[in-house]
Amino acid sequence: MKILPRLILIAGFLTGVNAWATDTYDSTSNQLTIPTVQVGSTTYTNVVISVGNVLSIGNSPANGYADIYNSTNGQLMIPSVLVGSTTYNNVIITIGSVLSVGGSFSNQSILSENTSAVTTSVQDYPQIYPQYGYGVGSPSFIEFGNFGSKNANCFVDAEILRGGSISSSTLPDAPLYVLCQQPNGSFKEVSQQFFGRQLYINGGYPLVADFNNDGIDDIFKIETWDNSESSNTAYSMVSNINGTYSVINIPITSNQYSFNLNDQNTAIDLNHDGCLDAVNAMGISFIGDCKGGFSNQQLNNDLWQTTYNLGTGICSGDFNGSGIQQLLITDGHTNISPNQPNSIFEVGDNGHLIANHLLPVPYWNVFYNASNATHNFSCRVADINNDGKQDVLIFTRPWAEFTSNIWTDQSYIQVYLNLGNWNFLDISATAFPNYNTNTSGSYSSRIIDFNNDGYLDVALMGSTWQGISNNGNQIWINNKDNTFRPVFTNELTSLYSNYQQQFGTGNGGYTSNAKNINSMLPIQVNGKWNYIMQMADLNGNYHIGVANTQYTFK
Ligand SMILES: [Ca+2]
Ligand SMILES: [Ca+2]
Ligand SMILES: [Ca+2]
Ligand SMILES: [Ca+2]
Repeated sequence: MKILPRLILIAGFLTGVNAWATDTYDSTSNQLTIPTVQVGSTTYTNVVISVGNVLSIGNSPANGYADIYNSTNGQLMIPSVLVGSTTYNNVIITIGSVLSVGGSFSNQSILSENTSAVTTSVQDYPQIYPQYGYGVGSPSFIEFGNFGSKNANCFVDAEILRGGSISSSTLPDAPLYVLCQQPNGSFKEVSQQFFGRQLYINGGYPLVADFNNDGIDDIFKIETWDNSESSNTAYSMVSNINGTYSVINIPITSNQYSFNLNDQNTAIDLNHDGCLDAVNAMGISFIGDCKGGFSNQQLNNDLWQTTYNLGTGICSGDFNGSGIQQLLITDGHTNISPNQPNSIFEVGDNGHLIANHLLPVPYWNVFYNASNATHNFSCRVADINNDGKQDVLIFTRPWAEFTSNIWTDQSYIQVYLNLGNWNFLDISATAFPNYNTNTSGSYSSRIIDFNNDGYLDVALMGSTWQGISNNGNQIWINNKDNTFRPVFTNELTSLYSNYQQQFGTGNGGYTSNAKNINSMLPIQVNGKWNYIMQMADLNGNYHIGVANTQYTFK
């Protein structure tokens, strides 16, 4: 009996989450590829066999990452096996023949060191606005922070409520959740404990920084929508000594054009007074008072008004080693030289912008041979080659007008190496080898040294709007030579396909045919990496899970 028909027969019984180094079975050749197998006290890696008989298939999460072969009864115990896009757990088979042992690993890995069972702690929320037929959803905006106390391990999860494909002030605002790690390692939703009530603030990225200098992270957020409505209010949630937060409403009085502000902001001491400020990508600054209060004004100097008029992504960094933070604004350069829409502004002593430096032409502009084809939706600043100079990553996709007015799951990562003196080398074509551009882009990437080798690595937070083959949730490890390599590809695929199976798939998000894991991001728990996962299920109910993966990246 071949393995595939048997697997299909009992597929309905399979549940649970597992995230081990997954075997892969090719039904065409009847070959099973095994990352690691233990035979007695010996471990063999990268073993390929032909499958004999399938003896049983379990319905519980796997208990280890290595296959175990019992030479006494000739049975091979498989923690998990991927057949097509489906993962099966605790499979027992006999071996037809051993085809090869060893050789080089390709996409499989033995990176995971966990040998205990994977569990998933899940925070479930009911369908919050059933009258609209939608749960909260769409790409979600997760930021990490130590909320409530100095050593807390938390994340804030901001949502957008969409009616159909857009958000609007005519719809209720979406909730803001904060989840913090508890002493037993699990995560608990604590936003009402922090804020005294459930906050509802529509819009994207929460900005996390310590605005009142007490060592505890605070949150800044502007109310925004997809359309052209005016943004009138910002909010700061600032830490109190007793572990709660004060919520401060900030009327936006400087929005003289009454436009919808972009949902991205950066924390920077713009006016060099020792208090952190926030700057919106649309050119409005919020000058902080070190207590959580902000006064807002336009970046209304000549440079902004004549050169730029809007932006999408905004980041800050000291790009020239001057000790002064500068502003990177993406998609802003629409007046003079739209072929280079991204630029870095130098900030003068008075907080005014004194010079701008254009970054190289982005990929989609070249691809579509059009000066305005690239939507540069997000940025990160990080020194990826450890030379002391801050480098730039910009996450891009084509504007819909270049793809038949449909927002496609296409993306590209621009990587600009800082050579000094405002020269940036475009290494995008080689930095992420074989990156699949038919992948949903990363709106909330993380640049973290995941494997503790002193070089920053990249976690991409995508979504699975168009299925597993377009998975945008990826980890790329720094090769220390200005390139990165993807790792844990199969493990992450197993993880989210199992999470989908746990809750079903369907149109809970705003995309009618979505099979959507809204986002996945790694969060460190007890020195290893667990995964935050979000999804809306068939019924529009919303789930936040923290999968206890305990990954170790090498
Ligand atoms: Ca604070
Ligand atoms: Ca300031
Ligand atoms: Ca660098
Ligand atoms: Ca690293």
